[in-house]
Amino acid sequence: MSSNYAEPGQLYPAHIEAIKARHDRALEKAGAGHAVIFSGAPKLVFLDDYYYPFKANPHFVGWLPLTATPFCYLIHTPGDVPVLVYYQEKDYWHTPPADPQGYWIDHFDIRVVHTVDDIARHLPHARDKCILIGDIGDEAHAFSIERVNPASAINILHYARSEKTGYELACMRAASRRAVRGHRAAEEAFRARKAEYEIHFAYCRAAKHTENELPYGNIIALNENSAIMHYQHRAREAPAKIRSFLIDAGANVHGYASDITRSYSFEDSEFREFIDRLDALQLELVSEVKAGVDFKDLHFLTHRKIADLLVTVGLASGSVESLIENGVTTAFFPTGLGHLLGIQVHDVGGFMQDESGNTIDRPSGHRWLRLTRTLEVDQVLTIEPGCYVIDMLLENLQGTPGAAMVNRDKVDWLRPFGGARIEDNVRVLADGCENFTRAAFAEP
Ligand SMILES: [Mn+2]
Repeated sequence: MSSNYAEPGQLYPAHIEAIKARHDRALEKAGAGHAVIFSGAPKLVFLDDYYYPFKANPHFVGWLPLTATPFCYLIHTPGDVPVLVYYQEKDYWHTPPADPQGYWIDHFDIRVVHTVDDIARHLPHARDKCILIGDIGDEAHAFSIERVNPASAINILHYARSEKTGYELACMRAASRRAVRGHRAAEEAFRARKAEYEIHFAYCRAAKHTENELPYGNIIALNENSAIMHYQHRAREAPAKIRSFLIDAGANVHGYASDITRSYSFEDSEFREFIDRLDALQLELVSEVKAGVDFKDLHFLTHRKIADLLVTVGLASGSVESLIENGVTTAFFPTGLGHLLGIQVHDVGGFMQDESGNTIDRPSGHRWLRLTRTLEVDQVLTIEPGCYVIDMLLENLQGTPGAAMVNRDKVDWLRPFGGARIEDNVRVLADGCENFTRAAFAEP
């Protein structure tokens, strides 16, 4: 059995050692003795007495798979067993967090506390030797630690996070599989002429996720809604004529995300062919992924391929260069090719040149590109080319040479379908990549 099939729990001991080593380096750089990592506090809704859904500090989730436990503190001191101050509130309004359990507990000195006041005595006494990592909205949660999120330490941690450990890769493989179960159910609901609202719940049920557990809000778009990049509604009624379906939906495993998009034609064979071409284009781009490739170049290559696609299907005419230079490819493909993926869906570090905080700018005119780095082994990223009819962007071409290159009749044909996007999650290898998403779809 290759390690591709190992359970996350088996790979966790090596993960925790890697995480410790990163924090040792971060502490050294920051000139501090202890890293105190706060899981986070729930945020109240303005003028109200209930909370927004809780999102744990990603720095905390990187240590252990606790995504729903506020007011926990993890203390790392180089050479020591990390201390977890585990907050188990005595509360009759909510169910308190369960006793710590799972593959991770043997790696921590766990101190269960029942009040916030009890937290303080488990923190290092020399607060001036500590750095605190977390979202501190209330001074009281810092317990007199003054150095909060120092850039010297954070840069090291963020840069390191782009290289996934074996444990993280296993979580993300599982997250692709979990999402694919949802995607299959969603396609079935689409074929059964269900409304966006119903398709959304079919997805959640099959992925066994509540809405709040999803790594990001599902994009469930029928027909022309597919052209809205972050379409956020779920229409309660199915349209009278169903043409197309774009679903961008992920899943979560131990705090690690998948981020997957598929496009479908209901019955129109020409639109199905359009999707097939985009799918082939996407696979060509995936086949270019390997260590040493500058992701900016892959993004530029995508524009060349989109130009080819536009000409092939008759949406535009002109040379590849002129379609790119005159902004035609950007009007049809206005996003970046992809982004780093991990604990966060748009994972940190996409612009980092090194661990000192130097950054690599986006190329001008590509404002939505979220990854400008050279690819390295064990980075995980998305490859998500798309092609859409966005009238706002096509209108921007008016009065420029690009306008004459666009074939209005063909745009009118595509508009009721919205557009299409295909998005996979891939792991960079020395000589290629591992496609988590296609592997998951290939399973029965
Ligand atoms: Mn994405």
